[in-house]
Amino acid sequence: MAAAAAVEVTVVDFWCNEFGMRARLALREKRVPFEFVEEDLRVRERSDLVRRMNPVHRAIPILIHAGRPVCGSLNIVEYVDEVWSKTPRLLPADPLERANARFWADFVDQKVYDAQARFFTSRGEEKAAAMAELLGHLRRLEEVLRDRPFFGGDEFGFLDVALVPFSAMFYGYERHGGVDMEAECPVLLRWVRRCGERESVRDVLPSGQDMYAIHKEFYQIE
Ligand SMILES: N[C@@H](CCC(=O)N[C@@H](CS)C(=O)NCC(=O)O)C(=O)O
Repeated sequence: MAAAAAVEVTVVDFWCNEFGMRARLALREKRVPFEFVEEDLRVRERSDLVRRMNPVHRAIPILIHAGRPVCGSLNIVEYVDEVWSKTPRLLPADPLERANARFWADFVDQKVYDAQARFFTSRGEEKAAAMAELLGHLRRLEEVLRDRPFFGGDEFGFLDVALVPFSAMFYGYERHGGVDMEAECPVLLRWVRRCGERESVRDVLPSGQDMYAIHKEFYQIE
């Protein structure tokens, strides 16, 4: 029975995909066994599997559960939380807190990801402005976190899952932007270390060095 359950869930992803790490983190937190099918994003054309399972966006991650696809990383995390609901919930029970967790996860996608992409792809003044903006967004998230252990309070939850993959890029911010993340965002760095004590995070997040190395290749930067 255990073997049958192991192939019931598949994640199609690339190891350094910040969005895809969320899906894998959620499954690890819930202790759901899954098969990992690697889609190499360095290859320009998307595989038949991705075209078939996500014909609208042709993007990863994709969760395939009993043959049916679920697309969009935050959507996947919510799906995993609902289907495997007997394990501790990732989304808060309180509707207002749940709405806020979704709001800030969307902020990560809209603001943090966008500023990070501009930081890596631009030059000169534009690059410096993107880094300043990125740090501003991270400081705003520090105000949300405050002195709590995790974004949802005492337990690791939805917003932690949504944001922690980006911490694997902090080394890249330091190397490429010349910033000292500990000095710029001490509250967030404390949280990153706390998250790093979790088995799920240790298993899923690549090292900052590996993450930066592959993104230098993606963005063709020094
Ligand atoms: N909003 C989507 C974003 C997914 C996304 O943009 N994935 C990118 C990788 S970061 C992708 O698969 N791109 C396809 C390609 O580059 O061909 C999510 O949260 O899952």
